[in-house]
Amino acid sequence: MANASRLPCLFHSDQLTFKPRYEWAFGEKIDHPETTARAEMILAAIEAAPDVYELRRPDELPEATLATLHDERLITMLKAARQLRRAYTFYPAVFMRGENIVPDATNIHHAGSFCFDSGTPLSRETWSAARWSASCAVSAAALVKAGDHPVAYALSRPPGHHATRSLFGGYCYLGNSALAAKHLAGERAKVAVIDIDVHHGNGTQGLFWNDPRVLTISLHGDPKTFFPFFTGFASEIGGADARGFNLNVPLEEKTDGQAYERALDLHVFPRVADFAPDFLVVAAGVDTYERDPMGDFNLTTEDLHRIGERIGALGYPTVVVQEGGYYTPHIGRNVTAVLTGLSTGSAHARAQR
Ligand code: SP5
Ligand code: ZN
Repeated sequence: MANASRLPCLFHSDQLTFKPRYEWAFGEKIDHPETTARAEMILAAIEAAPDVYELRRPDELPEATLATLHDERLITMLKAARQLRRAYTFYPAVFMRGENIVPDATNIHHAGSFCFDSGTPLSRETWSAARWSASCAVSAAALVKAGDHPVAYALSRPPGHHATRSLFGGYCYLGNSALAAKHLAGERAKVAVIDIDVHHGNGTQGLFWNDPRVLTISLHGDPKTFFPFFTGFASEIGGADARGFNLNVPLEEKTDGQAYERALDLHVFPRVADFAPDFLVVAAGVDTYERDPMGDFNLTTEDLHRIGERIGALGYPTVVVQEGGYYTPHIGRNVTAVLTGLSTGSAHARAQR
């Protein structure tokens, strides 16, 4: 039976066609952490509770919407990769840039000019998967914006928060969370993004660097020693037109649930309350998990539930966009922990009004 209160979860099967097999991680060839199994495990957890979640297909995002945040040359390069031969994966290895360099976005050999790391390869399936992934985020945003649902979830994969206006990297090709925020902001709404992935959301930060209508907040491993290294410092507070509208909360290695909640209470929640957004986007990586192979935090599944609940209790209509999370055996339960926490917190906040 249709239940209007079920939490909509957006996903498209073409997101599973992109299968990077390995990455070059600081000179080492490792199995690629951003697997299709991640999405399949999350799907399985969602499908196991059909009275709680409702799986939906997103509407396909027009390219013009992508162009509101991304450089058209990045889009051209991702599309150029559609010409790669079957079962071949291209790893950018020449990262030419500078004065007299004129990158050709239609030439795959110039992909290094549109990319910032060696872990984010291209294949003929990348564009379709990335576009559907972004479509999930924007369709989830549309449901929340319409007021039909207090919370919606985009099972976005590949992830998005590292992608900048003109660069892919960090397993990300298009700024999914940013596109959701942009859609919610529309002409006049205020949107706060809280990025709980263990890595700094450098892409989201950069895309709204000069936009005071989107407050970007990220809690993450200290970039002094942790990916993406170049960004995520507390000193980054926003551009000239939006000073104070970016907040970075770098946290130390082995951060546990208690320390994480303290950071939320001390730095994040007061800033969000002061900003008074109309909508919230949660860039929900679960690579803060204690067993995550990429992260170095120590959160438990219960901590993730609690963090979701605390954020839900803020009472804002919320779009949750999947980011990282690489301990595949537990990714389903970790994602649903965040989602049930958010739903519980949000229901509680609404009952209080
Ligand atoms: C979306 C997202 O979570 N992207 C993260 C990209 C991180 N890539 C860094 C790769 C470094 C691999 N180092 C392996 C260390 C194993 N302990
Ligand atoms: Zn991450």
